[in-house]
Amino acid sequence: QSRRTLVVGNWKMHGSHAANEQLLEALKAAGPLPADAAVCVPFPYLAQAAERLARTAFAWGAQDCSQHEQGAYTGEVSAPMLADFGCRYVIVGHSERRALHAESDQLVADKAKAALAKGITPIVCVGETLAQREAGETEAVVKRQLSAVIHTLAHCAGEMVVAYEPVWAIGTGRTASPEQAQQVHALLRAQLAAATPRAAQMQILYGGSVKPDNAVELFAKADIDGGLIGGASLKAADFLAICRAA
Ligand code: G2H
Repeated sequence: QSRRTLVVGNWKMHGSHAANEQLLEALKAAGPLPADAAVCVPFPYLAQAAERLARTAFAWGAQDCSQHEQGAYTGEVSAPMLADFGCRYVIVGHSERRALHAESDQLVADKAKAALAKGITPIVCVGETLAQREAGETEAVVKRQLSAVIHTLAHCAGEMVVAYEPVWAIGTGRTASPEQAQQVHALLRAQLAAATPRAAQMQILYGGSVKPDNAVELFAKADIDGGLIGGASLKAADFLAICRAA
């Protein structure tokens, strides 16, 4: 398979200057990796990440951005600002934002478009809740979420990464089995393939309680091209082990 594995840490709302310093220094010391790797940090620490990770194997990025380029949007952070800090990636539509900040499929798509306009790769998250899975709605839910993005980005140049994160597996210690994840990844790839000839090159990441001891098995699946790592990305040894599981 021609796709490179990508491992992205999602620090969520964790960290401090002092704690980040230790983590970033450990990543910096890691040397070459078999996968592409990045960390998506809270906005206030972008400068610190940019400074520490320059000329290392790690790219950096943010966990959200505004759909607007600039203006009277108190508290928001724009894609041009992220570009100013050298962000390579931005996560959009994480389930925590969809659930806790009422982000709609269309808003998520607009954020992805704003990122691409500045040359930042959006990592678009999709995933079903436990109730939706149990009601047999997994396919319909992820298709609806991805479809908004496909339509909105139809004429945009640039890369996009998709992350499948079943909500019931996030931070719960409950991981989708490699087979369960692969099944959804294959659906997502087919949906992308119907829309773009680049589908075979697009990275589709799995997220939800990825740990050093399950990463190898997950990443071995045909359509799983890496991971979006929450809790385990806060421990340098675990995160590096996952990066090396590629
Ligand atoms: C899912 C994931 C990272 P965790 O949200 O995006 O977090 O690995 O802690 O389940």
